[in-house]
Amino acid sequence: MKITSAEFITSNTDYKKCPLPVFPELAFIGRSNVGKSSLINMLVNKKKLAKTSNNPGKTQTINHFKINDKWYLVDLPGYGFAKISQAKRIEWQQMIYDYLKFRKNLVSVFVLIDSRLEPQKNDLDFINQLGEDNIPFILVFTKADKQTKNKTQKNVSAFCKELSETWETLPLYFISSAETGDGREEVLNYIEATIKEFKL
Ligand SMILES: Nc1nc2c(ncn2[C@@H]2O[C@H](COP(=O)(O)OP(=O)(O)OP(=O)(O)O)[C@@H](O)[C@H]2O)c(=O)[nH]1
Ligand SMILES: [Mg+2]
Repeated sequence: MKITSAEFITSNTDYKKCPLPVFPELAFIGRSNVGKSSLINMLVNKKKLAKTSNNPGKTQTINHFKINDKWYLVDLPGYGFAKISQAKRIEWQQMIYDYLKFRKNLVSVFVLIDSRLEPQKNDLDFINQLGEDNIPFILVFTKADKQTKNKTQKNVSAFCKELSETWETLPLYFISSAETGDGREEVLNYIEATIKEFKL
């Protein structure tokens, strides 16, 4: 799919204030610093559309970007960010949970996993919760440029093995790099197919 336009629309702390749910929407979630905002920028080919940072905890709200005037990409805050108060953590968790559960036009969630790490409990817990709530998702393993293909494959296989303990069928997954653009075509093809199924 060709990206012809990508613009920032709004930042919200409540899903009820998000843009009217009349276009299909895909959201990016995952641990703080995993590369959600960077992946959005890579997909739309605009380096500074979503704000990125070396420090975890950069994205703190629900951010809507309108793409090709026809669908939304949504950048969410990360989970597992240590340097915030307990109260703030609970507030973010509730904001994200309500958004994921109640946003009517959300067609799929991208759960980003750092391809350099062995399976992490908070990623697995998050995915299992999505399953319990019947929220459709796929996985994207990020930062693949930072290591050899072998190492990436080893971590991906280990993650799938962990998932197969609780899941009968494994989710679809892609491997990506915001640096090299690896995975871009695959993710955009998936988005193209998924938004076609959206009905008001
Ligand atoms: N080498 C490399 N670095 C990446 C990649 N993706 C993200 N980064 C770097 O990782 C850091 C975090 O990226 P962000 O996109 O801000 O991560 P995020 O998941 O949006 O983080 P929060 O908003 O804090 O939750 C930045 O320094 C990025 O440049 C990648 O594919 N390859
Ligand atoms: Mg971010």
